Amino acid sequence: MGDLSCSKIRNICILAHVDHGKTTLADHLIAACGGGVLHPKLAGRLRYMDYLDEEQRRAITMKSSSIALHYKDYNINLIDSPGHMDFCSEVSTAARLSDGALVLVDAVEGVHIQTHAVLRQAWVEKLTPCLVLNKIDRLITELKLSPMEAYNRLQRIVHEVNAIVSAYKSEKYLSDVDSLLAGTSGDVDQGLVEVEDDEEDMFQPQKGNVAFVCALDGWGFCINHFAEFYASKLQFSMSALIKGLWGPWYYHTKKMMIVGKKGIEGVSKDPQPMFVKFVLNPLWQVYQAALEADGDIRMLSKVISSFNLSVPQRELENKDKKVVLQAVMSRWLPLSDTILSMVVKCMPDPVSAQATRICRLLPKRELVINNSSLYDIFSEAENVRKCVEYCDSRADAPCMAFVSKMFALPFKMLPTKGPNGEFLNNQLTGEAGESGECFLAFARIFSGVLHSGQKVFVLSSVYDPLKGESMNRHVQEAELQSMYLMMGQGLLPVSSASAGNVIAIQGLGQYILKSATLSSTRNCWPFSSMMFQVAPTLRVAIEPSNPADMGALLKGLKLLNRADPFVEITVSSRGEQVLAAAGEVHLDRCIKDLKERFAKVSLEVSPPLVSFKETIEGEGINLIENSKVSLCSTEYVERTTPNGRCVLRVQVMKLPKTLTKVLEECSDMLGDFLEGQSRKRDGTLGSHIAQDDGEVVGVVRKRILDALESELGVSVKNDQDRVERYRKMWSEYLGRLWSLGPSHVGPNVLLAPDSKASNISNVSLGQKGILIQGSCDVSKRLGFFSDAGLESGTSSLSTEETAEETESLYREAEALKSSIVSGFQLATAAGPLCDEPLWGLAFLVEPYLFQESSEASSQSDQYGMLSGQVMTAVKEACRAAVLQSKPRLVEALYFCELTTPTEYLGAMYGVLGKMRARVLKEEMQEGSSLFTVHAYVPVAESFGFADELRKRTSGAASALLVLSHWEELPEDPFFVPKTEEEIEEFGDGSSVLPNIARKLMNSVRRRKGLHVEEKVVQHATKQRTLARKV
Ligand SMILES: Nc1nc2c(ncn2[C@@H]2O[C@H](COP(=O)(O)OP(=O)(O)OP(=O)(O)O)[C@@H](O)[C@H]2O)c(=O)[nH]1
Ligand SMILES: [Mg+2]
Repeated sequence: MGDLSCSKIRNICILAHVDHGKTTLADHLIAACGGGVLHPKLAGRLRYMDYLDEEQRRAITMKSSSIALHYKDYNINLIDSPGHMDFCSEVSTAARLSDGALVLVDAVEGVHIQTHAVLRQAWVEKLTPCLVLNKIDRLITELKLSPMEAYNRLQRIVHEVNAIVSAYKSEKYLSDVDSLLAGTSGDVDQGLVEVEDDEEDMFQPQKGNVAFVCALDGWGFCINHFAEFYASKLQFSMSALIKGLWGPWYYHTKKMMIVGKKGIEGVSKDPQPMFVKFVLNPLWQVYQAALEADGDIRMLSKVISSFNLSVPQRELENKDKKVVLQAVMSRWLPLSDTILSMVVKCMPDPVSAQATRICRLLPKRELVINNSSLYDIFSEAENVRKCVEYCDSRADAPCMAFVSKMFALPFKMLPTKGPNGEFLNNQLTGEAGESGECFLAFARIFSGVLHSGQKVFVLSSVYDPLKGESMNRHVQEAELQSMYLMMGQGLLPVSSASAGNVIAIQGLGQYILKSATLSSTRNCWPFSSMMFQVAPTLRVAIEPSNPADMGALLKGLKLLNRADPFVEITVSSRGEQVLAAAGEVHLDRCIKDLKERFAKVSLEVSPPLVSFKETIEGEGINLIENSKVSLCSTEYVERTTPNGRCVLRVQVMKLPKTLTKVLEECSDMLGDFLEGQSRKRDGTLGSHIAQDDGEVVGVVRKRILDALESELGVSVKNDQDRVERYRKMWSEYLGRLWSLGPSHVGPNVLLAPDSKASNISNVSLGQKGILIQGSCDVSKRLGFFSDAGLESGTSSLSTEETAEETESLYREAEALKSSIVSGFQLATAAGPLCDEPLWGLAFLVEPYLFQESSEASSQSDQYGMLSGQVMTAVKEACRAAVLQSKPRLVEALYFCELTTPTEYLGAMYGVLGKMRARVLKEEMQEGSSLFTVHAYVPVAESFGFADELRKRTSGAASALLVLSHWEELPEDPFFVPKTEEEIEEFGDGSSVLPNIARKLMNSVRRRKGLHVEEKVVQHATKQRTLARKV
């Protein structure tokens, strides 16, 4: 394998929405070029790549897997990926290892949500995509479209897919402009705009990167097939025909010319574009001839003779019309040939692919380094990057490989013979051995040559070669055992593999959890992390049915965590084992795997643990106007530490929605540079200032300002005075951002007190106190400045104390700052309703510190450290402030796309109604009897949704859910009807509670073992009658 020329390699993946035909297409490619592992007769039916039992049972793909194909003298590594939303992480792993992507779209169903997602994935990973319009047969046999209608439909799909890609391009363009604007105040380069505008469509049949296929019947074509055929017949050049066979071009029969729309006017009443006349018409005729009862069978013979096909008589005489059709079509327009020649022609080999993908794989680092030993490391890392860029496959080049996932295989499935026929000793070692499972790494080599027995470094994604010793826990040394070429489930042992290849590696099980970089040197950066479309959101607690099996369960969870790239295993604060999966189907498979493969014990699975957030009522921007900066208003909560030395006043306000959204969306970036800065302050590497940081800060700052401006535009439209006032007020607030929470990056802010706030007297102690100033850390890092609160230290002095005493008080105040931030972090991590994180709130905290009085000092010890007291008091005060300001529960919503035949529309709405769903859009799919409905469904209600839908509609309707956004429940969870009218409307509480917010809050409280205020039996008699009814 090592001596294969890179130019003859293609690494590709098949991506699409669920059920659009990826695995069926893969079958045909395998039957033709897989070295005989799949008989052509079974192609399209076996679904060779779906080798897991669960995949065959459910008829969907659940993991990505690879197969090596030989086409002409090319080696093609094909990765089939799942289309179901629950397994979208597998799409990320497939895309990372590939250079090209076949994007499939079902010609009947058209573009769906996952089509968007996979196009984005391909775009992000810088893959070269080709479009495959599948299931063309359904246009003929199911929808019974005319060739002209079919052409319009195909054209629309191509158009739509192009629009999606161009949106990604302009998104990138916009973010480029954003950072440009943020970096310099100068004008945007006009040239940039034009270049992007001029960019032509990504997918064009004329370019040869669009194929029209029917994977089920095994045929497909690109325009050039027909161009070749007609070129000699009509006496045109290939290039003219290729151009004419797509778009509004017509054939002028008399003049024997290709003309535009104008040229054909008056000549023919109902002109057909050349694509319809020369391509679709013959196809339609063949289908009709073969399948319809009154079909003219001579049409088939005509095709056979004009295309010089050799179809065995035996097949032509078959009684099953479908077999006859497939026999002719698959010989006339062989699918594998069409697809693979397109792959070879349009998709790059690893060398040219890596040259363009390098900026995504290993972003360039602009560092200024003074230290000479660090400089040596840096230049070696640069050299490694060059080798990846050029896909250096020489034996002495540094090795770089990326493991995108680990997968488990039973030991007995491993080959027993090595590459040279020698017997392999697959000993079972360690914990994997006990379970009979072996872990293999799914990897792509980007530079150098790997061979079995080689020692490599395993780098985690946060490894930084310039950080020396401190990085030791992010790098390990491992020895590669066997290496295999993957043939779906089968493995072909190889002794070595060079850059540009995709392989499976044995022996890394204990070093890699999910993904990692393998390298022959420590002096390089790891590959950048993969992008995942969603995070695992469906969480359940798991325990063994028999408590004695706890050990087995823990081991099993550990193995599952390794074997599945997407599950997350955590331990809850109550000590439960919590498993997070992407959705119900994924969860089902995980539980099944746990029970049958990894833990092998019987398990109890809790109902899903749904996450909520907590906030307060109100709309952001207006509320803030009323709150006085210096807390003169009475709407604050005051708390004093037990020893009486610190008094805290806290006021809570709601942030504008747009700002909350930005803070949430930017949390990664914020986390990076807020942390990055503190790292720098630690002094580990003074000169190490990544240029990126500056840009990132600019982007975040701009997004925050834009968010506020857009909110101003919405809430106060035409009142210029108010706009100005708000703007001023906000610029002051932005200058006082002290911390974000929870975890220092969340969507809540801690505002530093106004330095102009006056000192207060503590009456009980008869002393003056000083205001502890905040440090506006976040404002400084984001580059927001204001006069207020920026000067560090504390405000004006108390008059009577001696200078010495005052100074010590100030020192103490300085030290207490971090306790205040910690208290805020704790409060925002667990709100007062049901200990869920807070969302979109600003806390203004004014802490006052008092001199220790002599009597107090004697007893102060009994309360412990002051810092601890302050932290608790801040937390309590924040929680109390939220409770006082009309707290509200916030829930997560799914965006849901449902497809259903008309007759089940009613049943589907029935299911949606029960789920508190909000329907956004209902649309009939053109030319079919299918309805597409878009709706928001609360996550809390969504469990069992898919099952319920399947049952009520006999499996005809399908739904896909994507996590969309968070939304506040308008109800007050503490609402109790008091006035007569309210009692009339809502009842007196004795009947079923209509209050959904309370119901949800209580269910979380119950789960967490918090106090639940509920009257268990209120009207015993009524309950009895109720019970009898049931
Ligand atoms: N009529 C028709 N049906 C097709 C065609 N290609 C695939 N199918 C059918 O579509 C269904 C789904 O095919 P798969 O190949 O499993 O789809 P997939 O994209 O791999 O699905 P996932 O991996 O679950 O996302 C199967 O029932 C196929 O028989 C086609 O060209 N025409
Ligand atoms: Mg599949």
